[in-house]
Amino acid sequence: MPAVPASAHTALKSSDPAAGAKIASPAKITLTYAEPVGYPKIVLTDASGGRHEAGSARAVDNVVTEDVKGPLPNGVYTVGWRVVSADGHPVTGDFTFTVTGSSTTSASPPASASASAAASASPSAESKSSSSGGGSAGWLWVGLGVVVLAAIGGGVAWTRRKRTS
Ligand SMILES: [Cu+2]
Repeated sequence: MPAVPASAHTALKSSDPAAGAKIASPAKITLTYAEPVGYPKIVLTDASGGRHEAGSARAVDNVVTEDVKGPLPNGVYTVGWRVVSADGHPVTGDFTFTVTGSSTTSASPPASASASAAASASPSAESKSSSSGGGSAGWLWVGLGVVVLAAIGGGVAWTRRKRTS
């Protein structure tokens, strides 16, 4: 895409839910742009990649709406959007919001609850493996650095010896 003034593209002005909002499960997502947009596409994904948008997004002038397949269990959700601005260029973006205080009894909450219960059942094993993993990775990098420094030092010494001889 050739360089064009930034003003040529539209931009997301506001959204409902707002970016970073902590809210109850929303019934729909509303995105408001600076200019009229077309060909909207919205995906709503949870932390594990599950999809929660219902049907296709609709654009009316500068407002795009998408229904939510809810109610949503508690968690962080990502709204990914794509529209075509009035100048014909596609514009994309994404933001997250958090659902809290949800009492929904869908399949997800028991699964995540049991997962966290399993994690808390063996906290020592989990933290031990993750910390030792990070530690060994750190030592690996230190080791590589030493090898590189030794190689550079050897190269310099070799070059000096060659010049003096
Ligand atoms: Cu453009």
